[in-house]
Amino acid sequence: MRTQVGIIGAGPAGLLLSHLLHLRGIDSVVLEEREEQYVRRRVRAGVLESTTADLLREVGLGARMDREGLVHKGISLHFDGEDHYVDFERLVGRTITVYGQQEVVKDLIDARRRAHGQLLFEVRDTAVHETGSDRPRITFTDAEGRPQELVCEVVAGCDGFHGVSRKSLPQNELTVYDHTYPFAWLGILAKAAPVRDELVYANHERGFALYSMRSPEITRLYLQVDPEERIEQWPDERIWSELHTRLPALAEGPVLEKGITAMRSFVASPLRHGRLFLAGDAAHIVPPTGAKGMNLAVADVWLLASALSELLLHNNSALVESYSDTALRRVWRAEHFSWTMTSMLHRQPGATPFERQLQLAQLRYTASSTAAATSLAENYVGMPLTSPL
Ligand code: RFL
Ligand code: PHB
Repeated sequence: MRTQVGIIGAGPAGLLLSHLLHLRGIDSVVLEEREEQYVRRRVRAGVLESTTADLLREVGLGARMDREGLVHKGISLHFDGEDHYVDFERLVGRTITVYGQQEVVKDLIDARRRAHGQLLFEVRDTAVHETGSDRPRITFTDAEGRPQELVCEVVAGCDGFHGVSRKSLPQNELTVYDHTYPFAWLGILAKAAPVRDELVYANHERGFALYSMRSPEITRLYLQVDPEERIEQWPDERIWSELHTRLPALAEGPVLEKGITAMRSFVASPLRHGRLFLAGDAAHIVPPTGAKGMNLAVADVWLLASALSELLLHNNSALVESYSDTALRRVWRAEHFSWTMTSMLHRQPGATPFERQLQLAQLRYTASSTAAATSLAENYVGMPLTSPL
């Protein structure tokens, strides 16, 4: 098999890259280890920056998002027993869209299928070879168990944090920045009509909680828990009781899904070796508090698609050479924002009374100062894709 760009991973990064390349007349093949149904149903992110929503519209993927997505004009910070509204529209003139990541993924798979794009699900044993040459190859076992080889001009590693791509870069040339947090998020999806129109980020002495939603019928809720805890320790009654304690108002309903996610900040640098490029969670992870993960994946592949089209259509390597540095500037901005939101909102195990007062001072300042609230708003709705950062 041959293609111009071999893409490993059918998450938002890999699928959107394939779509953007197709719009520029570049051929790609997407290799995904999971089944299609699993990929379409995986519940993850929910918040699209205005930058991401605009880009999806521009590339013909906005129709269902504009019908079903929920436009939010701000978020509430809940602390000291009160709500404090951060009005994005007033502060920075932009909004966010709540539209599940799996909906974006479904729209992308459907668009690639309509354009007869090649998406191969249930592949195993993916391995990348000869990334230093101008004919890198990917070997894999296909869904029927046959060994295959895909000869490419470029390989894009979009296979998430646990994928093979990052591990295929020469490890002695890679710098890794890693930070773990002493807490995790327990998330549930409940069949309950949201009682609030917009997200609520709550700082409570028992720990952080987040009120979010997916549709007029479905609520999405998160609780800060200990990273050692297992989901079996959290029967539904315990989850609801804790949510009622930490959040201002809530309607219960059948729990459709639940899980615990560890929190970490992680950056690998550089994002390129020869003709292998990393994008999205394969290269970097943020804690979910800033709602940045999927948006960063989108921003990476927006840059990468331009860089690859310059290389493959015009034999110009300037943009592939600057890809890593340019993408990492946005990544570090988002790393800092996500870390700040995480630090400001979570209960810090072992915090001294002094540190707790500093946290409250930061929350009160963010809620009451236009300068501080504007900074939060600007970061949350997303910096423009062309911003120098
Ligand atoms: P993905 O989505 O992990 O996709 C990678 C794909 O690669 C496949 N794969 C392989 N395929 C072939 N061969 C291999 N060897 C492979 N190894 C892996 C995987 O099966 C998968 O299909 O990475 P991508 O595309 O970079 O997208 C990143 C986002 O998924 C991620 O950043 C977000 O979900 C993070 N995130 C959030 N981001 C936001 O922008 N806003 C949010 O509100 C938000 N909330 C969240 C989140 C992530 C969460 N969890 C569960 C980690 C909330 C949560 C709870
Ligand atoms: C979500 O709705 O899943 C969500 C919203 C905001 C976040 C993280 C997750 O910061």
